Amino acid sequence: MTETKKKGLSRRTMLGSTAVAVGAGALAAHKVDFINAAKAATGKSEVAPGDLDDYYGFWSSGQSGEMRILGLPSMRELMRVPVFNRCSATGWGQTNESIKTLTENMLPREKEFWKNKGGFPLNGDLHHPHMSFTDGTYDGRYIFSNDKANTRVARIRCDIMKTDKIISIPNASDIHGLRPQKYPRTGYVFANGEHRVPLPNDGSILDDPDKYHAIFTAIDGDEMKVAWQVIVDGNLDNVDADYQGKYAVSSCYNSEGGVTLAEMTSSEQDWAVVFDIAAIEAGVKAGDFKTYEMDVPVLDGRKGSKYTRYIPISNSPHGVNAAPDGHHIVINGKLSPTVSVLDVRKFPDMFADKIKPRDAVVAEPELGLGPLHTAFDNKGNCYTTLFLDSQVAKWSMDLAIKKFAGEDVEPILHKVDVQYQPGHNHTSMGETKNADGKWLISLNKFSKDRFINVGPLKPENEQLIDITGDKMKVVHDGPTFAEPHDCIIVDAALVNPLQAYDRADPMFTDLIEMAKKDGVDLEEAEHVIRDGNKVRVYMHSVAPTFSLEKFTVKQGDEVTIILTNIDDVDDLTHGFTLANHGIAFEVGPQATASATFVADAPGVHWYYCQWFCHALHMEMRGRMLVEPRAS
Ligand code: CUK
Ligand code: CUA
Repeated sequence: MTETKKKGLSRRTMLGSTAVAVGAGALAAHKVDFINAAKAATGKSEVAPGDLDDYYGFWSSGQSGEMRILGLPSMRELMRVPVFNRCSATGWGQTNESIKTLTENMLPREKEFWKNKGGFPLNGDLHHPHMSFTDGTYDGRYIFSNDKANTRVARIRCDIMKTDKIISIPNASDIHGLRPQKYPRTGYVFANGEHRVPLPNDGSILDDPDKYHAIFTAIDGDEMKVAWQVIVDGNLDNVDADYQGKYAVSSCYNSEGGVTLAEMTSSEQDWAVVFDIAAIEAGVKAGDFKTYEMDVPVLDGRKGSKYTRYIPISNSPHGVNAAPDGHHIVINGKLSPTVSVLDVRKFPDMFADKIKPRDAVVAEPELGLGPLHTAFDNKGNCYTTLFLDSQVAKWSMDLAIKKFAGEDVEPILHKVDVQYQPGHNHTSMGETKNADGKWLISLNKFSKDRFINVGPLKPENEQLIDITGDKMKVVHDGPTFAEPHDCIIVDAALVNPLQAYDRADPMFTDLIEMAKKDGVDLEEAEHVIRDGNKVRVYMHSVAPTFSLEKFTVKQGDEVTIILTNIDDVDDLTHGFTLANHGIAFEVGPQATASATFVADAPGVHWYYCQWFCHALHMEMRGRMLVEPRAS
């Protein structure tokens, strides 16, 4: 290390230069090489000020609970969409509209549990954002995502980039893997309940792990209702759907059914579970199910069931990725240095018991240590993250299949170092039949020394890799906060959000109804309606004023503010912050939003617009006067 420092080379330069171990003498030359390569490639990834990106990146945020939108290739963060979290800026988790989304599909037992704890959870663990599909490619309608922390699935509308539905999944615990059906359309959203729990989990079964189950769920993505569930053996991890609309495949670890780490990793083999969708639908029709919570049909898909097949895979497989060739599904080994390639064309024979489940495996290349996830280009190449090796391996599907069949060929084409410990990766349009082979993202769990030190908690490091040539080139480091697991990269032409809200947007339906009953026109509104101790304050905003500069209520009143932004100029968002009441929310152009609180502090309270909207933005404010309760 001292030797390297003397030469002015840091550990970063050494690690960044090449995946191949090099002698000290070769280092200087490699450094120059690396810098030139990076410069050449950076020209392509740089998006000049004012220029627009080619792709939308939809990013998970893990335990931050939100979804983020990035532009690619610039890697600029464009927006944060609150989903399972509380957002101080937009009022998500506080406006009546967002609270409705967060609570309307809670299970009765959750409502009971949260009754005296604020009504609903304010955290989430969002891992897998995936867009709805039509005919094997993205259709720009929705993003679906999971909440591992509170067993939920959310849907985000891509026309306004807001969450419109959140449902709790009955019977299951801790939704992890999630993918939409690719063909003919979404359709189903498949969601894996990762952790095994008793069924029902009501305390009647406790320390008796033999009676715990993991549950696979199919959600109707149009209705956002659970369609059916299947009990499986082992823990469910990740999932993907085929390009035919016939099967879903989940990785499954802990075939042992253990509850401690030692028990969970004791056997050599786990599984990929294949679900036969048509057979399951027929089973539902024929009544071959039980019901537990919410009358959802739960079918028995444990080993030996006609609804599933269990394909043996080395211990603890993780990522599941369907290749854009439409036929191959890659199961990533994690604890094994291999990935296993399944051929979906063998599934009919497998379900007919003409071949053994293991015969559906058509390749099993050894790639390196800790393969977690695989992405694809449009030339038959696969890109697999190697967590322990801190590398991405590029390999040929075709050569891997040939090698498995006994030919003397090498499927690995190239390896590149990434900094450090990659989890998910993703290619541009790579989970659709229109994979375009331009960009690869490596979502690295550790950044260590890649950025100036911000204290013991470091950002993650997300690296942009140019995959247009034979060799992969890392062209950009992008720090991110906790902890994006996954992302998708979508051609910008496929996503067309609105500039302003439609006044008839379903998000405002309840408010329009309420205003009608109160005889108020939301756009004209400057009304205070008293209804017992409930007070509804209607106002509108137009830069730089609120239509009401003051209103008066009585101490103890339950006050609802209903604010309509009648500005319809691009980017003219207002806000409503009520000082010392913990109330703040966004109201976008042509939107209506509302929040309810109890006015129990007598006195003068200013409200103001917190979204910089006009030269007189600071003056955009008013007063709430609270008359003391007569004593
Ligand atoms: S999981 Cu995190 S690296 Cu939740 Cu998709 Cu593989
Ligand atoms: Cu309206 Cu600031």
